[in-house]
Amino acid sequence: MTLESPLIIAPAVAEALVANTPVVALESTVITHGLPYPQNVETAVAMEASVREGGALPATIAIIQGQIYVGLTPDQLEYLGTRHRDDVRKCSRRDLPLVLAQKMDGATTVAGTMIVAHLAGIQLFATGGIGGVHRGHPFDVSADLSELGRTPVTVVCSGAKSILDLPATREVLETNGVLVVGYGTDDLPAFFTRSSGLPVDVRLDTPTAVAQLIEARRALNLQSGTLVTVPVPSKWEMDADEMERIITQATAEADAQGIHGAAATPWLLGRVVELTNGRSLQANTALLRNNGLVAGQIAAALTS
Ligand code: PSU
Ligand code: MN
Repeated sequence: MTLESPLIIAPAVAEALVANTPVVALESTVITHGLPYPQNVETAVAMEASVREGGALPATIAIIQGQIYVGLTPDQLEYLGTRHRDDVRKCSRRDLPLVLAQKMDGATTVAGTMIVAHLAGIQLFATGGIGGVHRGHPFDVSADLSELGRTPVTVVCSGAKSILDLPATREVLETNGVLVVGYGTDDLPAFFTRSSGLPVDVRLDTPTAVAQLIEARRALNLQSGTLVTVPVPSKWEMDADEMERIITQATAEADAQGIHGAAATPWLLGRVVELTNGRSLQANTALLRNNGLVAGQIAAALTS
């Protein structure tokens, strides 16, 4: 028994990869488990547009009926965005073979998207936030952190939400050999806010400087990734004290209800939207678009 090739690369993406023109991968868990409909689909479309504005071709990655797609059609985006989240498996490294074998629908996390991007030959990937070490649960460590240590893809994001233990998350990244870059900042962003109060490993201010770092990592043949953190645009930054209150409340509720494992992050993200009366969605959308733009610019610098 043999499986068909698991990757279906959209024609435009395949052409760009052969021609060595810039491509940026995008994940799909943010669409199925991170944002509510219809903002999820609207934001996915807007993020693709900002990757183009930055000078690269977007390739959103997801699994539909056991086939991995690299580059989705508008119909496929709408399909995923309207499915109930319980019917779409959230896919990190461990889940990918299962979803293929059982021909399920799957949304790729940061970890899952890095694996597929690397298989397809895509070096850059943009998203909102990565997973990390959960507050009060030091053994609930997102698979994103180990994937960054073992797959050579550069992830452009706005750091991690402070639903996580950010100092512990930084330590695990260091252990895994992942350099944390601040793009135009000395401080590690905390998703809704521009600073977590923690430092980054290095500040870089231009797409060219990041591209040079990626080239150097490649020259060393290190099979690990790099994290480039971009603060939410100032206009959309949320109040740090308010977010801290809301996140403390949401994590306490999750603990009280026994919500853990793969369900923890999606539940907390949804609760934060409720507790901010939807205001956090605007910040979320703004930073996703901005990260798409920056990743597009870095991808363009990389191939030039
Ligand atoms: N953080 C966000 N938004 C998200 C996620 C994280 O602010 O949508 C998603 C990403 O796909 C990330 C995943 O890879 O959640 C991490 O889940 P876990 O903590 O279960 O590894
Ligand atoms: Mn987890």
